[in-house]
Amino acid sequence: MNRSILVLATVAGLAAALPAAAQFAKPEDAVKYRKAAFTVMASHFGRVAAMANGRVAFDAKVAADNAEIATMMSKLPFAGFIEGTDKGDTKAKPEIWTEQDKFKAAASKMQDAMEKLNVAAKAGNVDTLKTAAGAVGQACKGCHDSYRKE
Ligand code: ASC
Repeated sequence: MNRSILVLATVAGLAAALPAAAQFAKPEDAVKYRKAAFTVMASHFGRVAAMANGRVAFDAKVAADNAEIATMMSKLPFAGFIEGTDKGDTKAKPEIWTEQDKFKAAASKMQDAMEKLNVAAKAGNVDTLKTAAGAVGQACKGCHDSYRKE
């Protein structure tokens, strides 16, 4: 096989194997993508958190539906933190790129907490949901404190 065709086939194969990895034409697109993903995640988590902390009456179906979406969304934003996206319309701190391991660990911690929230919401137990929502909130805050500018 022609070498460039082989390379193309390999690239296409890799792209197909990574459906969750977003691809961006420009750095600004990656910034927009991750901000949009965080916004949608926060909106749906917020609905669950409002029930967990008693601001809104608990509704098991609403909690489960929103926790599911928040959990799904939690997987998306980090694909947008690619090289060259530390500038422009972003509050991302440079430490994200200088402490990649720590940043990834913080991201995983949030994703794990979100998975637990999803399980708790599906079980429909408000007490478990409270604990799980608290852990998600802590994970969000931890990352903001370390990696988001004011
Ligand atoms: C939320 C939300 C966040 C976190 C954070 C927790 O509901 O939108 O960013 O919780 O406020 O401290």
